[in-house]
Amino acid sequence: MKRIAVIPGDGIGKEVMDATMHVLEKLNLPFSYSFYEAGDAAQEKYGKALPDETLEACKKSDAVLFGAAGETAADVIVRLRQELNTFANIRPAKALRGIKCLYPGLNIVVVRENTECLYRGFEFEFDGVSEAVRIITRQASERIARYAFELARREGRKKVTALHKANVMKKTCGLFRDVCREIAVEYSDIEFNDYYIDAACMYLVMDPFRFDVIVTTNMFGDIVSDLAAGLVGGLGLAPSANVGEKHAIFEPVHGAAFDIAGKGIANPTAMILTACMMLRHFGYLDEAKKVEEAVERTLESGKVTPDLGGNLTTMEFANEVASLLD
Ligand code: GGG
Repeated sequence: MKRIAVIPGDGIGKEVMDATMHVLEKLNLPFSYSFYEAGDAAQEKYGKALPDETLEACKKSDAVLFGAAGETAADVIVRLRQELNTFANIRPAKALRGIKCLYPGLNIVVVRENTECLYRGFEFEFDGVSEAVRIITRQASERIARYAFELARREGRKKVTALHKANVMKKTCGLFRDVCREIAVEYSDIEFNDYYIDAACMYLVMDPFRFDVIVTTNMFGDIVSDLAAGLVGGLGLAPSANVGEKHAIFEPVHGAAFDIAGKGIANPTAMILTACMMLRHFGYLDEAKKVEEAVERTLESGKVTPDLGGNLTTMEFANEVASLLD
């Protein structure tokens, strides 16, 4: 039995999680789900965005399924990734069937270092001056670079591109770039190159097919994965997984989307595909494929949520997907 700690979180988190649970329940897998609080509401209620009970449950679980974080993202999801040492954030950007997007056929994946950089939380403020400390270590850079190359091999991908800004941040980005270049030598079967992050953003918009696997530091990875999601139809369709040696957290790339929260119109595709990443993590490859196929067939049918031009509610979309699993 796999123990899944479920955290719906803030904003649309609860709606997309309910929809996803409905799909998962159809699979009858040996999973036990326990629900926990975290996020802005938990901060209000308990004075702690990540209550101790939730953190302990996540540590004891086989996986965490996470909905969305709002204003407390740094104290909830960023902290959880650090506490559980899920050092790699895998964010695929794949054009799905039935989706009108800028780049049909695109299939790239962003591998984001998850434990350090400016998101480490070392921020200080004194007398009108605010500062943030950027931590980049050889150890974490080696670990994420190796992860990216191994992922490329595992998925039959051809190329890894490291993104950095080593001409300006000579010490931190310089170390990251140098380590990626060193690790690349161990993987002569995979093509490697590196770009400055600013140039890479232009290439991503103008010619994204030059990318396959992107590996980068924490904050650049956060930004560039939203950009990549935009190339294939938007955040409503973008899943992600945070993985480490012992733990895994599965969360869509999108945030709480407070502007549409509570209206029942959020697109649950990203959350459902995130659950598919969890299924693959546990070795349920056929089940993952089946759900992904059901999602794409539903998208092709045009029975979709308003963000994609349809008029289905979040749960109606999930019902359509679930009905294809019978
Ligand atoms: N980019 C969409 C979004 O708002 N995601 C939630 C968020 O900011 N998470 C923090 C993170 O991914 O580091």
